[in-house]
Amino acid sequence: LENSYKKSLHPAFPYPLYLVVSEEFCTQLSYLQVVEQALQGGVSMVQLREKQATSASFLAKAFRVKEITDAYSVPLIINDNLTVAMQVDAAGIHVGNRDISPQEIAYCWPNKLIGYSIEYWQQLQSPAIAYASYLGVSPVFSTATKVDTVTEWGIPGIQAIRKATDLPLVAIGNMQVDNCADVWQAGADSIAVVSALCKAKDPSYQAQLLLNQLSYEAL
Ligand code: TZP
Ligand code: MG
Repeated sequence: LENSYKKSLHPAFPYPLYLVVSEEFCTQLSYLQVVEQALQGGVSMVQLREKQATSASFLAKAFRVKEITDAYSVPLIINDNLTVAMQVDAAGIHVGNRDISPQEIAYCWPNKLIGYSIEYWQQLQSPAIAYASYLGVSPVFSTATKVDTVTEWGIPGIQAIRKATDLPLVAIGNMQVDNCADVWQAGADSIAVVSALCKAKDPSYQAQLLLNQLSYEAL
């Protein structure tokens, strides 16, 4: 019964399972199959993150992914490319410390979701916070998927950030079936995964396994 305590979904961010997809990390299926099957399994939000792609290829991929997310009425977030995000009419954009700032995004593209990754405690004092729709807690645990990270927040980091802000918290970094329940109970509002779904043979089943770990009341 250790999972019987049900949290509420964050009213501003009712997206408990968040797929971050990159073609380069999809090893078993194509990235479009991963998106489709993960959505079948219940993923609640998708981010397209293409750090290697040219702008033209990023845009073409974004249009393809948007068709699928639209069919499931799931929001699509574009990683760090405002032009692509605007052109595909995404639900929002995700940026980090060294990218276009949330303030600039809000000015150019109002009323959209803005995700902002927190890698340092000091970022919680940044003016960017006032423009962020959610915070990425990055990374919760170290991961081979992103190696240019600072430190891992761990469970204590999630708890401390939870106390410091009411913004929705998206936990990312080696989130797996066997560790996401603890991160969820520590205060994350969403669990974001790359490998757990992109490298799965059956992303739909894997998404269901992840969701089964997250107990929450229906909104
Ligand atoms: N930001 C922080 S960790 C990370 C990103 C994009 C990668 C997470 O990938 P995985 O495979 O789920 O650990
Ligand atoms: Mg993962």
